[in-house]
Amino acid sequence: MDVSPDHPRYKSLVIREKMSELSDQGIVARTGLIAHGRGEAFDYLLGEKTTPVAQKAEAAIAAFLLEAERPVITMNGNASALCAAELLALAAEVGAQVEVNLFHWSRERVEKLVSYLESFTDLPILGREQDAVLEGIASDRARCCQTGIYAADVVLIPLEDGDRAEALRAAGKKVLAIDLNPLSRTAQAANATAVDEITRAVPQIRQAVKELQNDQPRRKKLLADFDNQANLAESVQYIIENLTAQQ
Ligand code: PTJ
Repeated sequence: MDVSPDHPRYKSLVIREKMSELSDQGIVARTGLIAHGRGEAFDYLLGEKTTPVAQKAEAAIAAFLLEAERPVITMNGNASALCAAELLALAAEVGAQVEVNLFHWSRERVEKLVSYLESFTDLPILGREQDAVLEGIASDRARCCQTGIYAADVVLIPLEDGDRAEALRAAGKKVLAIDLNPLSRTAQAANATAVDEITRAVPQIRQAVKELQNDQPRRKKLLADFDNQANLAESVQYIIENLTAQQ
């Protein structure tokens, strides 16, 4: 479909087309298109911009990643379609491993995702050989790599379903999420949640990494002061005020 750049929702339409094409290729799960629509709806409520509240969480996410000993960034279909290059650049900058971990699992789809990501980077992409199982997850998402998610101390899980966030917390890991829905189980279970659209959030996290990478005292202070529940409540309040201002 040809989309005119003059269309008021040009960017959104272009992204939808891309998601739809990648769904035809099996990179994005069909239900990933529904998840994307839910994200768009929440982004509307937030005014489609990064809020100061989200920026605070993004700085905390950068600090968590820089303080980690074995950070891992997990990739699913939606995160790969929307933001592969930026997430891979972030992984290189913080020394994180990258692991494909899918809700709608099939060997064929894992292979597609790993190959897709390899086309962007020389970084090793984990996920082809899943040799460990995370306790407490009923879905195929429990499968993971011993040297990746299983051994990680900090895991960034962009655009997730809630089960794994809770299971990762139960396994003693620090969980970082990017999720436009401040009420989702993932958002609520994480140690730090950026309530922001992923293509805006990841560049913000990368910028915070630059600012914090040589400043451990500031990182420690940021983490000591950060309260995810309070930050999520502020995001909900932001939505209420944004809607009230429209009336
Ligand atoms: O590729 P797979 O098989 O691993 O499946 C991936 C999906 C996303 C389909 C799967 O994890 C899933 O069903 O997720 P949920 O439970 O729909 O949760 C996705 C969350 O991401 C929702 O809370 C959405 O609001 C949020 N979201 C969607 N698009 C964006 C987003 N958050 C940030 N940026 C977005 N662009």
